[in-house]
Amino acid sequence: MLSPTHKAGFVNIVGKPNVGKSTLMNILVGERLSIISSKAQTTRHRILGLINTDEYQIVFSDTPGMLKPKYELHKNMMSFVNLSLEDADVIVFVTDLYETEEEIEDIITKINASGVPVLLVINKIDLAKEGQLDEVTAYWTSRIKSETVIPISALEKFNTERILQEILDRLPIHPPFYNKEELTDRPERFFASEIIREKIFTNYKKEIPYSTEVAIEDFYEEETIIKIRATIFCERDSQKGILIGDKGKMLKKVGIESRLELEKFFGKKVFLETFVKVEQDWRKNKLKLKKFGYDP
Ligand code: GDP
Ligand code: MG
Ligand code: K
Repeated sequence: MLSPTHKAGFVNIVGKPNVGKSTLMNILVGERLSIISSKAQTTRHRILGLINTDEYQIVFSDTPGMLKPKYELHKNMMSFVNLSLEDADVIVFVTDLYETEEEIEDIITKINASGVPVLLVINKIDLAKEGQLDEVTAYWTSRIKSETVIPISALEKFNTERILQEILDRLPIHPPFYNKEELTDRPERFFASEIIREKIFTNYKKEIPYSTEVAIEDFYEEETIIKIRATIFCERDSQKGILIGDKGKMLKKVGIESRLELEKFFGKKVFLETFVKVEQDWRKNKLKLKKFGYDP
């Protein structure tokens, strides 16, 4: 039976690109649900991760970085960020030790005006030099209205449990929002495409990852194997050539790395086929964005 003191609520992790939001969420949720890479903008979607215990359910969303909309795609990403601020019980604002030229004044204004409690999390303290943490803390507490500053290292899992405790202290008594068996509201196909996209991010230079999208055409799960057919869409023939590489070498490498990661994620043997197709200017085209699942 449901405990009368069961807590449930929504926690939104926000912050500039590459500060470690996905890394943190993955540690908190304990499952590899979100895609991590050293490049900005890996997380285009709003991904929910859930922590379920007998006493509580926390629904996390890992939002895309705060960006000025440049393409239609970016505008769409921003709508996720906006959405995430309004429906939260707790906002976890993550920053690292570094400054960027990114303009996040609008978002900070929204956070401060939201009335939602904010945990100010300063990540990557494993890299902090003498006195740097104090400086960074002073800087961010002057910008973000927050009563709680939590220095952490997501990478070394230092102080991350404290975030969980601070969230629980602020969560309302409420029955669960989602089935307690569920870990995420995203289908497995989505994770398959995200894993392949991550390998594209780590294997090619900047222009290529930002110009590609992965569509999972087939996903058949059998007793001992999952058969996946994926198409990598790019914008131009020249990009197609780069993606495939000399004698198909690059695509083969991406395919092998993706398959190994998919096998780890699904805990099953994976048979993966990948194809490259040109789909001109998909980033600028709203209809095409819809086709890839960026539905505002
Ligand atoms: P996001 O864009 O905010 O979601 O950032 P990611 O979680 O993708 O992390 C960006 C990069 O920072 C990755 O290379 C992570 O391994 C790295 N990173 C995340 N947390 C830490 C940390 O606590 N210490 C260090 N040194 N690196 C970290
Ligand atoms: Mg991320
Ligand atoms: K990232």
